[in-house]
Amino acid sequence: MNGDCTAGDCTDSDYAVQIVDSHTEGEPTRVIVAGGPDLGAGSLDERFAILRDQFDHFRRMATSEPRGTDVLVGALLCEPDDASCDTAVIFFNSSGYLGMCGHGAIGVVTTLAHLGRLSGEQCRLQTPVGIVEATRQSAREVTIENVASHRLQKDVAVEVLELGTITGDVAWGGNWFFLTNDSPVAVEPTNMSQLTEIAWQIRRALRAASITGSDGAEIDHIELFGPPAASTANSRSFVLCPGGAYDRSPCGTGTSAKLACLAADGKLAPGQRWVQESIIGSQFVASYRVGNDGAIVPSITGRAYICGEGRLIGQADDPIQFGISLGMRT
Ligand code: PYC
Repeated sequence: MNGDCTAGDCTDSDYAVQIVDSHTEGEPTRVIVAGGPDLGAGSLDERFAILRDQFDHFRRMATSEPRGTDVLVGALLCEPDDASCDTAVIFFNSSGYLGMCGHGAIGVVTTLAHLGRLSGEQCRLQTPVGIVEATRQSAREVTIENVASHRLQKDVAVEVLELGTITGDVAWGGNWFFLTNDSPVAVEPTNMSQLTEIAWQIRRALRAASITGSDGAEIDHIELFGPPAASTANSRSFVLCPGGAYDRSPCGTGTSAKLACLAADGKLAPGQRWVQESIIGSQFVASYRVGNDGAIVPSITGRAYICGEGRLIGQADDPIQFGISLGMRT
């Protein structure tokens, strides 16, 4: 093993990447603690562009099979360029990059605490789409105050081949979401493969109809809502993430987008509690405060658990050292 190399810049030598794995309400996060590529000393936006354009193989290595899965979200820790922040973080998965990731931010804070890198219970994370404030409520529970969220469009009707007209809202919660109550099948774990197929069809239909987020951004998360199983929850969601895996957690950015829609419809007051259940039955407790220009600032509380710690190893003669990405749906 050549200790001087990283997965990013040494493709002709063996390398090791230090990681901590956790899950937040069932959804996994892999924090890259050391051994990531050298992205230079520019702004976070510039370093994000360098990662995406020059070191995309690092993302694939850290999250795709055989070291990862389509479910896994990677979190690369970087120096913040905003001095008020404790760290910067770039989120990604086996199919690409995420603006923000709610379950991932909770996982990052829990990981920093596990590593003894937090001086108190508060932490500020700089992400490519804004600053996220986090508070550790206990050893497991973290509240994040997410980036400002808003609904872009209400009651958008999209024609979906085989399904007919599906109506939903387009909203930003740190990623772009299409949110609908029109699921043709019950939002229940027994319907997981049908829900996945339906959500893919909706995603493709949105793309075909050129229904996007702001500035033509692709809507790459689809949320189907139904009644919760637990009497303590307000709603259950199935969330299709980019790449095709469903979110095992209630999706922090998705819950933020949901709050933005509820707030815009006058169905949830500032400070009022909303409990979002995931398709596996885990929960996020959420509320919001009023932000600027009609946006809301969501708070999301969930629990994360450390579940692994170690090194990813890359061997230069491994023909699939940067992962398997064949067969990925788009
Ligand atoms: O929690 O925001 C989230 C998230 C996005 C994709 C997977 N989880």
